[in-house]
Amino acid sequence: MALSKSVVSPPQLENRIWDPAETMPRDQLRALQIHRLRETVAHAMRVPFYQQAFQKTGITPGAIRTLEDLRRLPFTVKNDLREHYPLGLLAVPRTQIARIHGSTGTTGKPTFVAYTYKDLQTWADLCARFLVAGGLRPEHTVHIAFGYGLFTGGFGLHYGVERVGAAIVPASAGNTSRQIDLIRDLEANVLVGTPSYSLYLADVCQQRGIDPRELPLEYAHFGGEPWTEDMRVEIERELNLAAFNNYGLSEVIGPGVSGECFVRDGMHIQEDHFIVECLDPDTLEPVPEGERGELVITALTKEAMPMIRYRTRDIASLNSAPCPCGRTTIKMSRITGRTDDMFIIRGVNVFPSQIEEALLRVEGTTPHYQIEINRPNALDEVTVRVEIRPQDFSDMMAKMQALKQRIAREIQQVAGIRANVELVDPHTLERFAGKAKRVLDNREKASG
Ligand code: DLL
Repeated sequence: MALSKSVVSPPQLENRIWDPAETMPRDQLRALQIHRLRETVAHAMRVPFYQQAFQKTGITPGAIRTLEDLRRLPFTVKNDLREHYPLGLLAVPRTQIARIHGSTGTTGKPTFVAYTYKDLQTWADLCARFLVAGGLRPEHTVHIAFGYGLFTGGFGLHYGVERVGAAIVPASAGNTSRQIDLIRDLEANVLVGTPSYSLYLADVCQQRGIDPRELPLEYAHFGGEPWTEDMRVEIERELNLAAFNNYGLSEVIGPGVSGECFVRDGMHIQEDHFIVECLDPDTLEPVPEGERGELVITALTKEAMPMIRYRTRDIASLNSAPCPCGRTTIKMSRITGRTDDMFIIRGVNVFPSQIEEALLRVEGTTPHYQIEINRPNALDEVTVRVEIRPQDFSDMMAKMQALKQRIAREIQQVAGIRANVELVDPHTLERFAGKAKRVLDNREKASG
């Protein structure tokens, strides 16, 4: 078993399970999934979009007999939501809607997702499951630094924490200095937000002469954006806490699709509510277990907006090996990239996570970086800007040159591309209160 190479081992890394459904025997789980899939298809018939799509493939709820029949169902893509803007995929009367959230719109026009009251209850339970798996107890105080608004992070985690019975400080995003005061004064033990924001928080602490390791935080639940194992190590070292990963997306519910247990070697997929396929994004055929592919998710219990075979564009792998925590659900790896944030440099596919991995291998760098891509003479050129730690900043040209060369070598090794490396002063690159935006691709702008 590959335990995470965490540098802190707080005594509280214990095994807790919120819902017995998480440990259901696999054959029972499969039977439940087939039953729910059949119900989902019947329910989705109420949505004209799905009704037409099913008619085209000739599928009826009765035809769903095994899980393999899932593959006969049509895919749903982001554009289907856009084409039915704002709420054309509802399967219930508008009067039954209890809440509406929206995707962040980082990859185009925003889209909306709707929840019935029952959907909200399900969602809170799913968030409670991964929070408890990651150590949350009723006596904790949780500082939520996700934005409260259309984004599903704030409210999603909020009601999950409430379900567990812990105290919530709904700080929301922004005003980082004040957030530090809140964490200190209200003695928060748990931080919820994006991983990149936690490093920003640590940064601001240092600027104010506060040792971030002295904050009362013991745990953190991070999600909403990709991060690497090396970044976990860095965050845990900077803030002296145990960091857990959780994953989700607004189209299929929000946070709560999957999350880590104390083993922290993959995120348990809440399979009684979601079927996750891992497909080759080009052929749309399943990849062998353990290989990376695009996650395609079918929600099994959503009332307001059923979601069938949603192409997430997120790249990860699946692992069905039994987990020491006792949960019987399969696990997904970290998201290593998105099919749409991958950039191609002179024919080589590169994910920002590979650049991050390369940078964090080099002593003296920080996880604050930016990737800029230009095409000055019809050839792609990549510049990676990275902040270096204040103590490693040096006036000696030779020392800085050597550091740059080491970074370039690591990038070449991990990502297979040659990059110009610029070392920049500490605290000079933009920080993000929500999801970090690391890539500036100027190529389209230049050519169009
Ligand atoms: O980010 C839901 C969420 C909020 C999950 C808070 C976890 C915590 P969207 O705004 O619709 O929803 O963005 C979904 O964010 O397709 C992934 O690309 C990315 N993402 C979410 N969680 C992770 C994670 C929320 N743990 C998109 N690791 C997804 C990597 C993540 N990427």
